[in-house]
Amino acid sequence: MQLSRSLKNIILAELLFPIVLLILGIYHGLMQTIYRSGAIHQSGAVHLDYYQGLTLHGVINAIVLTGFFAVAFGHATIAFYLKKEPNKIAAGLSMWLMIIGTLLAAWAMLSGNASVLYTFYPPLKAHPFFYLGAALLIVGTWIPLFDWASIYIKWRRENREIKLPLAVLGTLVNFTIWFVCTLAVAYEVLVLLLPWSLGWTKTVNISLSRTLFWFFGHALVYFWLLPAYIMYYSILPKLAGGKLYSDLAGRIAFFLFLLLSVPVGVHHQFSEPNIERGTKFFQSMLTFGVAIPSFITAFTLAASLEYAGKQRGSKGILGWMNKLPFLDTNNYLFAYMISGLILFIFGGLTGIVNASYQLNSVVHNTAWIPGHFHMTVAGPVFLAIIGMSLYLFSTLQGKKIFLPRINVIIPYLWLIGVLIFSTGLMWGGLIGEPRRTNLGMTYLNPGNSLYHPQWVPTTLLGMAGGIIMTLAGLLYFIVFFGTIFNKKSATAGLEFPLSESYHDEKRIPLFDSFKPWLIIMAIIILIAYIPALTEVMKNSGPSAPTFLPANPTPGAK
Ligand code: HAS
Repeated sequence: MQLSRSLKNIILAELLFPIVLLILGIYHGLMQTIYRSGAIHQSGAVHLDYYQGLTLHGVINAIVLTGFFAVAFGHATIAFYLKKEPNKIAAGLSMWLMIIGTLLAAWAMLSGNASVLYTFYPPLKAHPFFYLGAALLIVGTWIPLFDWASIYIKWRRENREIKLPLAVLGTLVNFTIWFVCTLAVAYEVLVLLLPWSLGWTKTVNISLSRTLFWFFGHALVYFWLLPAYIMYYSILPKLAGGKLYSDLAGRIAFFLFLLLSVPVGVHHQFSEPNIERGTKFFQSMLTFGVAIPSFITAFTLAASLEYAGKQRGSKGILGWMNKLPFLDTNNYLFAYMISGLILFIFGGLTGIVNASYQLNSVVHNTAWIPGHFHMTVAGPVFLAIIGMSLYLFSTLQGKKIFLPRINVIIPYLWLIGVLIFSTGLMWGGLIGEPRRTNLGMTYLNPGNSLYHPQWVPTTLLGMAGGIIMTLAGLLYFIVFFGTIFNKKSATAGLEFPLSESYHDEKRIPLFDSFKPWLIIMAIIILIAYIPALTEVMKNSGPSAPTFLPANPTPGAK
């Protein structure tokens, strides 16, 4: 399919901009493992402080890269499956708001005025540009949803006989979740944090800010995940040489995400005393519920891959695993997707540990948590993003992949790196190693009275994994930029491999309409969040003055 020049340029710019920033994001990831291993005992390196680096790492990798990619991939998905290009003015406005927002926040972080980490919990205070930048970035991501929704409504009127393509359903569900959850963080940023940062208000309500943040924060992780799920359902079975075992399972999974992604945020606040036990227990149960669409996905994809292996002539119960195209250089997206899926088996299981109300008290705020989330956001999400960005660049520009043999091993190298890195972090977490701490200053400094030798092997393992991940990252940059600068050698256009369904499943009206799901979504959110917000308002205590990492005395300047 040929795209108009302007839409193609918007998509390519939205892919390129965050990948250039990713160089900084990956560098700070490596630096984290070095600080934590005790290899250096200082508060910063190369004029950047530890917390400044951690903020850049989290914001670039987890917010900027994922947000830009979701919008670019969404434009490509809508244009390809519904055969109608998004509105160029709306798409351009959305892109510029996101770019300006990111640049404002980047200035605040790089100048040392926003070392507040990606969660920006008050009373850590950032420069107003950080909050303004975040708000612009979010508003920029809202615009496409309204445009895509109007394209969908028109398409539906003209195509009553056809099922909505699964990839489009996933995109609309994802951006609806995103719109709903970002309303809370927009309120937090614009009403609570920005006036406080500008000096218009003296204190801030910590519990309310955190609760609004986590209303957004857990749905955020599914906003990261769903583009990968769209690829797994609509592209992976074809790449494997088979068919999607059940298209209906995909529809059920996406609608369950719509219902359950938002009303689970309190599972990040199990140790906060102002929310009561009943509310926490209820959201813990809902969190087990939000794992169900991922279990459905695991079984559906395993069946699809098994079918593909059998089509390729496998024998025995597990023989299909040996027949998959793991190292096929022409089919490199398969390598990116399967590596992400393998990591997600462990990422998902550790998530279920976190969700268990009692077990959470063992792992909360320890290194276990980054161990968990690097096998999710740095697993299926990151690999799907970088694999698809490369694919879109090469197909939209008609360029051959640079160093194809290296390209196909990058995801496996990353997989090995993350497994080693996360094992180190989770092992450390279980023996008390804290997260978000420059361990080299104290606990991993033999000259310090707080020295903890039991964390030496765990942090060294973390650093070894970090070095392998960085190597994979460097190789990716070589392949990515090499491909961009390669000579044009094929016809340029937008093409996605299309997975057929294994069964011709009956069309069920419930899965054709968004309305009932949106209503149930609203009801569950109200049931889960009215008590949480009421308790927070009742038990908030006094509002807090500013806290600065370099001087932990409250209110110090
Ligand atoms: Fe999580 C904390 C619970 C999923 C990301 N999570 C975090 C944080 C991040 C994050 C960033 O309940 C830290 C936030 C912070 O800074 O404080 N998480 C869960 C649960 C799930 C889950 C229950 N998380 C994710 C995903 C993320 C992500 C996805 C990013 C994309 N998480 C928690 C909790 C906390 C938390 C607590 C707070 C902890 C605390 O105390 O602070 C579930 O959605 C997971 C369900 C997943 C599965 C796995 C399905 C497996 C599949 C692969 C199949 C493989 C095949 C291949 C078919 C059930 C689909 C086979 C082929 C071969 C060849 C082998």
